[in-house]
Amino acid sequence: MFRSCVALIVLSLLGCGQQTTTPVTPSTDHSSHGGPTTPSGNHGGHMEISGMSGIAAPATFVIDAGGDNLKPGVPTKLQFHLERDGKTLREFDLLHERVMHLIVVRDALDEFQHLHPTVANDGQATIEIAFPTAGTYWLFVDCQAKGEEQQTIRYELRVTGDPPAAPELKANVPVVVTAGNVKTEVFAQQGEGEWQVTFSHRHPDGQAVTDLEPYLGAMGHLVVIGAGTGEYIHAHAETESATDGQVRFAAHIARPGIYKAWGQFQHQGQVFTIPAVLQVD
Ligand SMILES: [Cu+2]
Repeated sequence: MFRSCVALIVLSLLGCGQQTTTPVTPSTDHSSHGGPTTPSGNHGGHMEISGMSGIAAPATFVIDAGGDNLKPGVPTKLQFHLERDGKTLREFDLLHERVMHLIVVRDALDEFQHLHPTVANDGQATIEIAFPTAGTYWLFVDCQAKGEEQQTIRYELRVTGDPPAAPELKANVPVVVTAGNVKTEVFAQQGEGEWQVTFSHRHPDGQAVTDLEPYLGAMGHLVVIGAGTGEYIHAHAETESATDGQVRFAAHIARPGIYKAWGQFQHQGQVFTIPAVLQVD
């Protein structure tokens, strides 16, 4: 029922908090409006990678087109590539059934998208995307360049206009969220060094959802992002089948703060997303 191996990435703005930590990669591209990510709430974007064996130097996100003058609600074709030492990364191993995963959130953590850019042979990645509102958006690219460890690269984009006020983020677990035909209760428990987050899926009549389908190679994906810090954690379900409607995750959250979590699952061919807010003490 349980799998001890939990793939997990922690993107920490402070460097090596733990062995799976990947430092943020500031982009060197200053030609676009949004520009490279500016870590906030940390010690000035200090990066430290010494002692992290097996992890190549972080790649850089370079935007090639579509990043300027973004307007809320208008679909835009973004083109970008990843590079290191001036060389474009062209070859990738599949990571959870895709070449590249792109998580897009507003910095207020009120908007969330999980997309899969197409990547051409020359390494050029393309995605059509609409940013729902004005404001600052964080783009997290999850990928695995051929022969390397999995890495996460963050980039920041600005969408023109007056940003809507950030909704207050308060811990709300346990919480019940309805998405389509599924009613999900989210529980979370802080354990020794990690959080246990459980999603219990039910039909409106109270019966457990017994026919959840794997989504991108797991019974569920959990993305957790730190409010104000952009700390990024991506965990995969520990549960291999969910005949009782319950899907469990273990998420290593290193530092105190408010975090928003989004669980993603598939039922009857439809992917649905369940948000929750955690307070880490
Ligand atoms: Cu993905």
